[in-house]
Amino acid sequence: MASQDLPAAFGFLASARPSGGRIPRAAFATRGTHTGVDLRLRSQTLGATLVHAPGLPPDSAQAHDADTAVLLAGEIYNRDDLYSVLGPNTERSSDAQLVLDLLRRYGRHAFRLVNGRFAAVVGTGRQVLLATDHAGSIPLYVCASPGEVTAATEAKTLAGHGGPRGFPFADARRVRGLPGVYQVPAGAVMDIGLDAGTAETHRTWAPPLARRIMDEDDAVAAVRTALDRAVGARITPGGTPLVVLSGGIDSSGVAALAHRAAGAIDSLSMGTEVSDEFAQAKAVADHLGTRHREITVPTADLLGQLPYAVWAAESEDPDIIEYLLPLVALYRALDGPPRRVLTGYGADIPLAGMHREDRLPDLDTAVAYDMATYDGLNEMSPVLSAVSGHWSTHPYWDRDVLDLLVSLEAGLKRRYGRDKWVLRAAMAELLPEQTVKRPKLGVHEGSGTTSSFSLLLLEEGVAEQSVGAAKQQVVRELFDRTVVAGEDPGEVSTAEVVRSVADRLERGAA
Ligand code: IOT
Ligand code: MG
Ligand code: MG
Repeated sequence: MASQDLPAAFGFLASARPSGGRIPRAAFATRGTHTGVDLRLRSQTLGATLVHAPGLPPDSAQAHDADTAVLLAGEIYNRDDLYSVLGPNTERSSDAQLVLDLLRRYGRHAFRLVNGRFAAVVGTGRQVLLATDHAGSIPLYVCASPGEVTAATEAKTLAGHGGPRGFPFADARRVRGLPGVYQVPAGAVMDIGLDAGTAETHRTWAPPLARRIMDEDDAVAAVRTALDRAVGARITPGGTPLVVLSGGIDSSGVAALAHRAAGAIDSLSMGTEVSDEFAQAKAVADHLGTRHREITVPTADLLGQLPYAVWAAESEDPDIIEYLLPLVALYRALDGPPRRVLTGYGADIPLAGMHREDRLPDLDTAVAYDMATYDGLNEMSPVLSAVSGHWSTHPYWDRDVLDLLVSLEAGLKRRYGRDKWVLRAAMAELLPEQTVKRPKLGVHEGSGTTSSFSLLLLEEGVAEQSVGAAKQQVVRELFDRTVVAGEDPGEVSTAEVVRSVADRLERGAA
């Protein structure tokens, strides 16, 4: 049964009050069944709507005792480690129960121990804890005022909950257009007092700043072991994972390890009529013996789905949206029952794959910059695939893999004239030589997304030097309409938004 393969909940909208609970209604971009939860604790009530896979009751997304309740979207990857500190008599049940048990032992510091892809809300006494994983990979938003804390995994569900009453939080990022709504930082627990509506933010993870010198062989073995574990933790026994495969080293490495761990995988490649990486992906699929499928999305359809990409990602960064658009289009074209999807996303951040940079100082500048700026971009958000009901997870941003990759000295990342050297070496035995040696190609390049979006703007009369600014404006307007104003992305026309931005730029320039 496919749904056993999925986390108990993909997302939530929750409201904590001193008493007199209410189950807030939500319009999620995440596709799934909505189930109401009404938990009456000794000192507060916690009402929520959970969004989850159809046919999979979300009971295990919640756990509580008389004082404390945990709601958890997503999943935990270091369960064995966590149970090992809880003692041999601890019964293994849901991830939410595991967090509740850890909270009893460690208080809010419990979240420092967890390696996962999750967002959690905890009601305890008169406090509300809001926790994100180290990467903030499930975005979490909050709006609080004295007497009520509302939190959700999608900002759009808090539109209308905010307003001038929403309390300002110094440590969290404001969401433009939604007054009173803030994004909980990545790798953090916000501890909010229900009566005053004020918060303290505690960091539970920070990107490593130091770099480690390792012997070539040790580094290669460490990367292989860490990635193998991360992939293994993301596969459910008996399930067949789907790997979104470009035929680059990142996703091919995941495919190879997943194939070994699961016994079999499905793989899926996306292209457009302008550009694809089908041959390179097929070489890997043939080598591993995966059940492989190619999906061609016409460029006009691809660009037409920009409103969906912004609606799902709730991101205003035009570069990130260009990476995410082809993936969102791919997930939306993936019909059938909900799948567990593994990606190679994020490998280029700790390894500086995007920077095509030979000089080591510049390489580490790129790594340090990217590791300091990823929070709030939402590029890992599960909503990207959950818009069509699928659960996605990213082994390269597993906490242990990321800690290792970031911290390797730059000379292990670029070596013998090759980018991402340590990863290529770690995967060399498992993949065809041509794959291991293949130069990096970004998903926005391989699908022609960047060039097609530029062309659309140029054809509307945007000057060459204004294309970047125009993309930013298009993405902002799509954010305002689909996230802030709650418009159905299916009713928003990319062509019209592009035209209005082009007109505005022309008037501004005249
Ligand atoms: P890229 O690394 O090319 O692709 C990311 C993942 O998307 C791949 O590993 C693969 O799982 C999937 N994918 C890519 N192309 C296809 C395709 N044609 N068909 C099916 N699946 C595909 C951009 C990038 O280069 O993507 N993402 C970077 C960097 C993000 C920058 N962010 C930041 N600085 N905060 C990355 O590291 O993934
Ligand atoms: Mg990559
Ligand atoms: Mg690529």
